Amino acid sequence: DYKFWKTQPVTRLDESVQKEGPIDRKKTPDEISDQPLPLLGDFEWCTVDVTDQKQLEDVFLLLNENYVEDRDATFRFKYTREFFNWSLRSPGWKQDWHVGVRVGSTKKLVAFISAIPVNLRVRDNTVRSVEINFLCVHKQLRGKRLTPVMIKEITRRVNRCDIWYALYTSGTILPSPVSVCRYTHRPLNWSKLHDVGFTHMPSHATRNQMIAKYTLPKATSTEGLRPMEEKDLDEVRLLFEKYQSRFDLVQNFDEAEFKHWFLGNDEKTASNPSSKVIYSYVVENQNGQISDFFSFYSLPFTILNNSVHKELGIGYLFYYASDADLEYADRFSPEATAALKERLCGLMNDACILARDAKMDVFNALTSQDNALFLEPLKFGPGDGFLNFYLFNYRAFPITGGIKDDKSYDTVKRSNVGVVML
Ligand code: JJ1
Repeated sequence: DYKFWKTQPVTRLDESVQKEGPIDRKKTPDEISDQPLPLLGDFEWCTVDVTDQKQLEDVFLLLNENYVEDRDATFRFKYTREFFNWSLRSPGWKQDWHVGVRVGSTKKLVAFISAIPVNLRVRDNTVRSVEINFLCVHKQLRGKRLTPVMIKEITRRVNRCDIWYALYTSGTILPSPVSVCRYTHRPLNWSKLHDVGFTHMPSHATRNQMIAKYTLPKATSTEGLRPMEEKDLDEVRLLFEKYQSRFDLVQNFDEAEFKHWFLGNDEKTASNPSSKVIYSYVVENQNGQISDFFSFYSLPFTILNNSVHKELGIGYLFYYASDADLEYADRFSPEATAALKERLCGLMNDACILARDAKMDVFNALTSQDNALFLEPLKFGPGDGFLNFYLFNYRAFPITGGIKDDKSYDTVKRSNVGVVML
């Protein structure tokens, strides 16, 4: 019954929010202990240096054997070393916020949690926050109440830096989601998805019909589509900033952050395409202006218990922007929405083609952002997973995640969630 969460500054499950804003009284870092929380048994805290290949390997192994699985444990997230190099080392990152727990006697890494600094906008208020991610406790140590200690310890380390709010996501329900999105999936390699149990054969269809249904064109169709380059950054960031003002929950990116999140920070991946993590594209029109941009990242699944296939290639839609809605006085009018829908359908179909060409087997998108406009026309189907969004120490009115209250998906509606967590 959420014994731990009852002690934390979060919205209760039965609470109806009356006013948005901080939950705890305002504090200063010197009110926070400079000593780590006590750890029971043979456990000790460690700060993980992810620039050290050996320590990065420890994180990689822990998560690849013990992190999030789908509901019937057929698949597990397979975050790569390159993925951690990108997602744990964004501008302003701190080694102190890569918190591990090791066994004293063997030094084996058995738990991990991380924070990165972000500027978060909730409706009209922007707050300095962190995003908490990659909380993982070794399977053999579950149920020993290690997670509450890890959360308190990272909270302490973040508070010592004068940051008091956090954004985090989970597949499970905790007190209390500010928003819920559903995962949706667009098959790119239907045969393999079927062979590994990612998708089922509908009762009135044949294998060949399903393959035909999901076959995409050979090449992309948007005129002027090309990979994003360093010279595009200022223009794309401006376009993106305008686009993001459509949403109520947003991560703001400064120049350095924008470059990091969309061009990556690992030169090594240029020579090894199979380890590439972030893919960003722009549309340059005939006047040389950027009219659109989109991005997706690679996050494979490990396939558990399959003798033939060990890994499933998955592309996740990340951020995008378009100027299609900007020429309308009311960006949310039916005319503007229709124009945006048409543009996004073309762009996202091309994103699927590019993901297929990068050898991915399925393209995933949440029901967040303006995804409702293209999910059904482009043959994305509802998954069995949901993603709950949470704010720590900040009360906010519910933000629609694009699904109905009964969680059904048949009428995906516009979402006000404009943030994507990795
Ligand atoms: O990938 C997911 N589900 C897949 C596989 C389901 C296998 C059986 N459990 C799925 N496939 C159906 C695809 C089908 C294709 C044709 C059209 C109709 C659909 O539904 C799910 C998401 O749906 N993923 C997970 O469960 C992984 C965990 C999600 C929670 C994430 C928590 C985030 C961690 C904190 O930051």
